[in-house]
Amino acid sequence: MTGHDHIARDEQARAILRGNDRGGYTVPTAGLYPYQWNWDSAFAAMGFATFDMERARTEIDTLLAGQWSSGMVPHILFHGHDPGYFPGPEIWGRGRGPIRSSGISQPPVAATVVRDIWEADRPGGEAWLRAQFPRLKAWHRWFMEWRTDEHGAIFVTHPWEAGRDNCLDWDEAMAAINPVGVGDYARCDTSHVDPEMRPTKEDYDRYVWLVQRGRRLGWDDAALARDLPFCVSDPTMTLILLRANRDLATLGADLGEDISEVENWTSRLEGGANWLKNPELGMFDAVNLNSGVRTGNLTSASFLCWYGGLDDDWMLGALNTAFDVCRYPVPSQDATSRGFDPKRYWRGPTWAVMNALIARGLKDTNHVAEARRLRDVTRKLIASHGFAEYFDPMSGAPAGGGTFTWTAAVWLAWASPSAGGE
Ligand code: 9WN
Repeated sequence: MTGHDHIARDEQARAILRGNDRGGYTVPTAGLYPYQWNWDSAFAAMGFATFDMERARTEIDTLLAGQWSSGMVPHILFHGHDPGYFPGPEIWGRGRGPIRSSGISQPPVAATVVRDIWEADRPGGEAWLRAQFPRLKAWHRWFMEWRTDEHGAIFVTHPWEAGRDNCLDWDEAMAAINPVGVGDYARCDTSHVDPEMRPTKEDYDRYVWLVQRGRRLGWDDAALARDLPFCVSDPTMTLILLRANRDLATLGADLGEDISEVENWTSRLEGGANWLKNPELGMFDAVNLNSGVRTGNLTSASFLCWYGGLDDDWMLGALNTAFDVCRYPVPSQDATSRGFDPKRYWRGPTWAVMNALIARGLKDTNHVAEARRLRDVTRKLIASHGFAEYFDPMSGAPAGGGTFTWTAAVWLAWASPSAGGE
């Protein structure tokens, strides 16, 4: 990117955020995803914070307003009804929160973004932070209570919970589910996007079957925990919560709160994150708790180790390999592996949001050159191929939805030359 080209891209990115703003919350993209998604919203706030701090604070406030009494913050908030998305509120059921919602959560990026917003504008944000802190703490407590395995790693009970819907990490656990009685349903996603870029019908049968089961059990955590047909410890959740929890402790200390409970969670999560390192193969991978099998997949979530504060030479070598093999890393699935599919969603494509998190971790653990390299390649990717949902790591071809909120947000906050930083 030369000269002032990025100024026009910055303007486009701001226009995408404004265009996807539905008044207090931002949709990931019009059409394909017409509601408020959890981690998308945290990224939206990160993007808004570059030009409208008040709007950034509102985004977080609206997300956390959907919190259930258990502390869980849902992965989708259905503020209205849009027949263009399946499964909508009528499939998830009433749920247990003040706003109609899904019954599962998503990666807790929010506390980290709240810390960024707070540190960028303390005078304007104190009352807001005081309101968000107990909500964030209750949400993290819910993870520790209902989603922590015996080693301290966070497990997911539905592929949508980790935000990496159809990644290879779930294959074994998904194959063990027999979606009996799932019935007929009509997907909407494949009318918005090329089916080659989306999960398969076999995947969707299981996604829907798991939702039907949760609804039948009234989304009651204790009832659900008695037997979890899908239960996989996951590096996305574990490493993101680990970092978010450290950020929550910093926020608590700033507010003069007692942070001992939060610090205990951090120690537990550190144990879990270390346990996710595959002792034979070297990467951080997922573990199917129902079979005890480590998945052995090198995914973009594996590269979140630095984001979680863990330095790792093996992973640094793997990052260099990803740069050698792909024009636009980091692929969501190792591009040298048999299961790699450059177009299909979380089975190969590069996601700019994941790159932003990976680079942030690299920078914080003093891998400044690698962080810059990843930023530069992502800058080139978005500058040449637009604000797509995800990209082919070999050609850069845009895939999935367009005019995407989180791609625009990470452009503004990180990838654009205007974002500054290293
Ligand atoms: C299901 C909104 C979401 C992201 C997820 C991504 C995709 C939804 C879907 O879109 O998932 O939650 O219907 O495919 O996998 O990470 O939050 O952008």
